Amino acid sequence: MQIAAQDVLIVIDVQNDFCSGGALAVPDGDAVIDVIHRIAPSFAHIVLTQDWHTPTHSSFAAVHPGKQPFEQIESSYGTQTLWPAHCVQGSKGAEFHPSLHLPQAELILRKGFRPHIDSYSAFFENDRVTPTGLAGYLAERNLTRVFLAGLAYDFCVGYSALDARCLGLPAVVLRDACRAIDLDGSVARIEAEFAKTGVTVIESAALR
Ligand code: VGL
Ligand code: ZN
Repeated sequence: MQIAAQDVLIVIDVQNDFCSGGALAVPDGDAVIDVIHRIAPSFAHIVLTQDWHTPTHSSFAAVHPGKQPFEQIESSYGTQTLWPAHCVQGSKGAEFHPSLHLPQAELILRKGFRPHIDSYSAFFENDRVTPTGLAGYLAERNLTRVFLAGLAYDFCVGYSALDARCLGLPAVVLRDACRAIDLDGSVARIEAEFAKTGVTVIESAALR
């Protein structure tokens, strides 16, 4: 697949807490870094996202009495999975992995900072209507096709790809530049949504 001038690589949540030793470590999460470094020079535009939660964020199991991480609750905007506390604003865990080196990135987009709503997607919070501002940014800059890499394939990468399609943007997920949490069939579920909405999944080796 040929990369074009109006393409943007969106690198999702390559933060300490999603890498080895982190609070919500994605299995083999660190492995995405080398792949991302290999493909990054092919892109004229790169955006990074950063999961960025308040200390008592409503997606944290610890703020719900009797609840454990990875259980689900019903919230005002639908079913919400509860997570271990992670990516707290200003913490070490919220910093980008120290090996991630993308100084050419043009935007760092933070998400998940509203205390009462989680945000997997880089475009909309989990109510699927509250915008992060990224759609407007890409539109103003005439960046019209998104390539996605990072963590986690079945959550923040996946929902970002689905929302890109909702916005009418072609979306390409670079499978080997992602790693998954795979919680109760979440990989199969997101891939079914990819198929339904027209998200393309390719290996990074297919980029030209
Ligand atoms: C993520 C769960 C909670 C992700 C973020 O980056 O995929 N997953 N917060
Ligand atoms: Zn989070």
